[in-house]
Amino acid sequence: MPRDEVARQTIAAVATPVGRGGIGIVRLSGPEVPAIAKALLGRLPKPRYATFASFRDRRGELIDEGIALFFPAPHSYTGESVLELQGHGGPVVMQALLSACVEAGARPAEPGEFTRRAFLEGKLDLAQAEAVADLIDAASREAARSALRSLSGEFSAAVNSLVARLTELRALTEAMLDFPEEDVDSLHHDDAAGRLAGVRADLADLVAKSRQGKLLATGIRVVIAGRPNVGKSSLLNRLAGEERAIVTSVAGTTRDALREPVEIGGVPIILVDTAGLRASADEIERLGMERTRRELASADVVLAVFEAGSTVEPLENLPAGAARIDIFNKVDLAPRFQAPEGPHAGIAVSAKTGAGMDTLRSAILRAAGWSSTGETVFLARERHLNALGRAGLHLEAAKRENRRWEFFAEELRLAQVALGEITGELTADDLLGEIFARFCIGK
Ligand SMILES: Nc1nc2c(ncn2[C@@H]2O[C@H](COP(=O)(O)OP(=O)(O)OP(=O)(O)O)[C@@H](O)[C@H]2O)c(=O)[nH]1
Ligand SMILES: [Mg+2]
Repeated sequence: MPRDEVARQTIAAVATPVGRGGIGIVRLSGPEVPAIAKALLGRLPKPRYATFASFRDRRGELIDEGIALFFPAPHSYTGESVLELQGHGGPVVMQALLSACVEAGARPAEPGEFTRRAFLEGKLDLAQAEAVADLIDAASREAARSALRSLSGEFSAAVNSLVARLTELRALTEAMLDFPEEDVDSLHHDDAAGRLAGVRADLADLVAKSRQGKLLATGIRVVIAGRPNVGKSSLLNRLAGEERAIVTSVAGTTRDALREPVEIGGVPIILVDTAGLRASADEIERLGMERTRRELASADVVLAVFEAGSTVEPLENLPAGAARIDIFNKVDLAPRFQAPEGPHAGIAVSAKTGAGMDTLRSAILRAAGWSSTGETVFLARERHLNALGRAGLHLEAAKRENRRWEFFAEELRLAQVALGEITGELTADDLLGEIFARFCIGK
């Protein structure tokens, strides 16, 4: 749909989660809002005041009573006229209220459509709009904090500052192209090299902060693997702080992969307990081990669990890509045991007593590449990292073109284009559609 056509219709949605709750909110946005308000409430509420009102359908039948809030354009979330109707949060009431809005001229909103309009009206840039969804979806306190940072525009400001400096450097270069004398050239050469180096350093810094944020957004997948009976499930229970997985002294207890979300230092972790790996097994166990291998293939961190003090049998088929930590469990049974030194940071623990768990927790964060030192972290998406990466490649190419100034300027322009995608200055409509489709309805 063309942009102006999308913006012309008035949309409505239940903005609160499906189900029962103390309060449920129906939200409307668009030019027909004042007319619809009059139809439903009998009058237009005073702007930005909480107004007690009766909500009635077209036949004048009472649907609910509650608070109406009217935000005239352009001073609203979307930049259009917005009406919020706060009623009793039951699914029947909310549906009836939504139907009455539709009867009065609104159409049901698509996922993310309110935020999409806010973007189109210039209330938010694209990175901020994405941060709205990321804040709602945040799986940990740290993730929410970083999303809020992007929502308030800190991430966009960092990107925009890079864009501004590239604009400046391009302008200088293009001005210089008109004076192709030797001495101007060498002066510009030093200046340009210095400025480019500065921009590249700041870009690298932004990439580092965004990579950290990516971990917060997706959570770190930690897969616990090892021979049967070494205490994998006990370890999961200990890290989760709850008896989630079944633990018995029988080897081959765990048959299916079990996922458990936990938080370590504010970072969301998805712990995966798996079936023990061994040669001979019944069919169920074999299928379980098949799943173990699949889980291992997509792990960020593998915890390879062994029994402290017993002979360490090597684990084959561990993925090369993931970080690995060797864990020697049951040290309570072998108190004099020392974890062997090796490439995978051997850690001695006891799932039974809890010994060594703090060391293990920080080792997991370190292995996943988390190094928050209380610094700014941006909750970046893959899309952002990709654009930052492409900008970096163009700046690298620019560095090589330090005599052919037309090419130099062109690489700077391409880097700018890549950065512009992040804030949505230069973003194709189909990409916008894809981004907002992943929002929930009513946002
Ligand atoms: N003493 C002691 N026993 C432990 C410890 N951790 C686990 N165990 C015991 O070891 C046995 C096996 O534990 P599980 O957690 O089921 O082991 P698993 O690796 O999940 O085993 P499978 O699911 O069969 O592959 C149970 O009897 C646990 O109570 C520990 O740190 N110390
Ligand atoms: Mg188990």
